[in-house]
Amino acid sequence: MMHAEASAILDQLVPALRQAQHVVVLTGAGISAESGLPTFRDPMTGLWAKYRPEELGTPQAFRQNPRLVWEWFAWRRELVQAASPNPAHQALVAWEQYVPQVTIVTQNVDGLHQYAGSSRVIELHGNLRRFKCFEDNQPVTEWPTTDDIPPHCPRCGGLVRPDVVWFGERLPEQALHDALAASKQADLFFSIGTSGTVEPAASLPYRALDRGATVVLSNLEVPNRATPPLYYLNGQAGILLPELLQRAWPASKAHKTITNHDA
Ligand code: BV8
Repeated sequence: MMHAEASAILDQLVPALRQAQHVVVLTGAGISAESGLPTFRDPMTGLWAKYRPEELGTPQAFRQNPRLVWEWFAWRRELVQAASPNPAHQALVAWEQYVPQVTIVTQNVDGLHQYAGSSRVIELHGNLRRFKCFEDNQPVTEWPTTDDIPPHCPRCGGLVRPDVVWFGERLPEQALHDALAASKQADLFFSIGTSGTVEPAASLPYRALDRGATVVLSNLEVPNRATPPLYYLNGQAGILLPELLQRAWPASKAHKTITNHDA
């Protein structure tokens, strides 16, 4: 059930969405929660219960215990491979039919935006399904099948690691450049399903605000508040985004397929 205040804010956002030339959407783990993937705030379960994500997601942790870190990411890869995009991902794809440019800037490493069909996705923190060499950071697509965990780079024998950005590591230059450029060009900027605690991603909404964009911060913590050009919208992305699609473009067939999919 949507909160009345959230519904009122959605109504205020409809004209901005209809008139937008370039919508940028920053996403975090919360947009994949309704696909069954744990967020970083959800207590880690099972084997991983005694660790904090920040502990396992660092080059130091990998140097200290490569097998532990490799297996943590292997576990997350299994979860991701079993997951499908949800109505929030699908609504963002449908927006592309009506808005000249929609750019997704994601902190997620699950690839679900591309899987849903979004045509312009900037991966700030890499992707779980890709690998690279821990020594030279160059991509690794195959390796000799041995019992070694992690496997070894076929070029230099170094350890293979997931192609994700660990804490303390620099973001991919092109991705960060494109994300900053898009944030400065956006006339409407959404931050969906992120706690906004990790930099430099967390600063992007404020870069857009500084450039005069309308900015919407939405997750399950913020209060519903409209202080234009900044809006706070509380609620599940899988409900809010299809609803906004429906209100902005009532004739949209996409809305029916998206919502029925889950009925
Ligand atoms: C770097 C990939 C520099 C791997 C990740 C300035 C100040 C302070 C600290 C720093 C700073 N600058 C840099 C730092 C350090 C650090 C940082 O920010 N630390 C934080 C913890 C304070 N940043 C870095 O280390 C970055 N690198 O700065 O390099 C540098 C420069 C030169 C030379 C060398 C280095 C690298 C950061 C990237 C780390 N990698 N991920 C992996 O996935 O394991 S970060 C990872 O954590 C995610 O990608 C994401 O970014 C973050 C988790 O945040 P969220 O996605 O927001 O998830 P969270 O669980 O926190 O929140 C979920 C939200 O969803 C909640 O709000 C909830 O309400 C909401 N929600 C839940 N369900 C729903 C929902 N919303 C809607 N619908 C629902 N259904």
